[in-house]
Amino acid sequence: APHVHRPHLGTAELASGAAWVLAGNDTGRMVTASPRLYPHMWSWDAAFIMVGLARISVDRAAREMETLLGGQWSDGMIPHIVFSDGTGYFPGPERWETGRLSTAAPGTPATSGICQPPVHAIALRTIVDAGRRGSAADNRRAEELLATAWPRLFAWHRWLATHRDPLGTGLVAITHGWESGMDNSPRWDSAYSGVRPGTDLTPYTRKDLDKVGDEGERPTDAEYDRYMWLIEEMRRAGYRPDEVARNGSFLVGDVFMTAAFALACDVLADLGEESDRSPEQVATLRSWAARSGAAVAATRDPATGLARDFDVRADRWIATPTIAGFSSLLCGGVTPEERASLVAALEGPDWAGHPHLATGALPTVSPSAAGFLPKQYWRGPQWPVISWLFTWAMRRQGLHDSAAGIRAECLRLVSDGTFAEYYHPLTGAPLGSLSQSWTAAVVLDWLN
Ligand code: 2M8
Repeated sequence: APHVHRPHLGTAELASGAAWVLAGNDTGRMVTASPRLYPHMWSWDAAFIMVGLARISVDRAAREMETLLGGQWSDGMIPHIVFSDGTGYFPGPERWETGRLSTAAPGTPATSGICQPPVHAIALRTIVDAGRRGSAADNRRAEELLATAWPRLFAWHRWLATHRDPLGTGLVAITHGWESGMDNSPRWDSAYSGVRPGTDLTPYTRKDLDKVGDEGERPTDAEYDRYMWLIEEMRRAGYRPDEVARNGSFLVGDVFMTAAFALACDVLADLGEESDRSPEQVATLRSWAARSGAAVAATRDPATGLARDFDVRADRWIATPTIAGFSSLLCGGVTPEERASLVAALEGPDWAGHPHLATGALPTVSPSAAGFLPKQYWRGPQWPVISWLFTWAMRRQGLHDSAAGIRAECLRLVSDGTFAEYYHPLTGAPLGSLSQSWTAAVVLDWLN
């Protein structure tokens, strides 16, 4: 592997650097996803940011959840962006126009009209735990948040179970690649080939390209045309979820989203039991968790053992070897033997144990795969936040040694102190935006 010089910060410097990044990106109302590239609140970024904030201030973490829930739609959907007054991001509120076109969207704050993986119950869990470890005031603040946020997160999960289960199996479907959080992952290439932008697509100018070191770290213009076309279709459908799922050009059962949902349903059910919520709602969450966990297990590729997405529009499996193939490690639902072979594959030479990797942080695409592009966004680079989610879920299932190994490798990766959005797996070079909030947040959690 080519060697680049990387500075190396000690633990105390790294922790204070991470806290400094979160403070720097804090507008008071929200911690933006990054300083320049993403000057707004993203749904799943916000959840990971809360995990980091909970290590600094229970009250600040609780307020972050309140800001996010302030953007929740009346039907329960948590939108993928809650906009700040910041500018410089496209597509902004004027392209989405959800307040004008949808009857469920709030007028203020302005929001986007799609969603992202439902990892928010994990954030609520960490805030509640931090409150219980903290002062009497922290404890009170966290319990107060639990009381207001729990029913809202229940409504969010119900929205997914109701509007995003087109096959009726518990496999959660997405209507736009952005909903997966892994925008241009090769997972979506075949499904996007069926998205044909109309000639009446309103012209637009991208604003992301001058904010990263090299345009090759971002998706292509052809990909952006498809992203914008799907939004155009949604606008015309008034963002009505069933209409979008019925008629939109893109509908894919996403195993990673499904696993996140299954995990979050169990976590929310635990929180509900601890706080005497309705036993019916708790039981409903448990049944969604079991159903979606089983749905992920049922996608298992007999050849590789990895989970596969399902393209509902084309009626075919997507077997591209990406990190989503390990989704059952997030939510369980597989036999102990299947789980052990997934862990072995994850740590083996086609994945984190690949001999050319600079560190064993989890790559987004197998470095042995033909489509592996080491500096292109979701086509290969290592995203610390993805590794964090796996370590959190694996610890929950008792996979402590594997989780500790991934954590140690990630801390080696991020010790350069840039808190990059993603990293080059072969060199460890920082890529995308620097001072990315969710990277700082998960580092803070790992160091505590
Ligand atoms: C990236 O996605 C946005 C669109 O939502 C973009 O590229 O403009 C993804 O990495 C996504 O997972 C993330 O939530 C977002 C903000 O960090 O950026």
